[in-house]
Amino acid sequence: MSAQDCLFCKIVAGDIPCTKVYEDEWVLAFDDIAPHMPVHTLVVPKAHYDSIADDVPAEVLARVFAAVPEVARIKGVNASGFRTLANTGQDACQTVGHLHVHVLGGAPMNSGNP
Ligand code: DGP
Repeated sequence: MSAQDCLFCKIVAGDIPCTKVYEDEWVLAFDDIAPHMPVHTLVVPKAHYDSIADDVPAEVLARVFAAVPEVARIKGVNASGFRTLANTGQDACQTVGHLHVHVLGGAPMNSGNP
């Protein structure tokens, strides 16, 4: 997918509104439009990569994952616990073709193992 057609690139650009949770030079985090948990925030790199399998520079991955505990702190779930996951590709049911990490929490969860 090209960045021009990408939903999350449009959110990063401010062309589509979002509920922003955290932002820095590398990353934007915003609440998921269809939350599965009381806390459900997406962390995305500002640059476009289709997924975590898309030859993503290590620094970009580091910046995305460095934002996760910031998001958890802002959303108030760092003490109670939270889950991070990155659906990657068809078999994992990735629906938006821009790398994103889900941060889920705010209530007890079942095992995350398939
Ligand atoms: P995934 O299935 O892992 O590709 O997750 C994509 C997530 O993106 C899904 O939980 C719903 C969310 N989403 C889709 N469209 C929008 C949108 O326009 N705004 C926001 N905030 N989230 C969206």
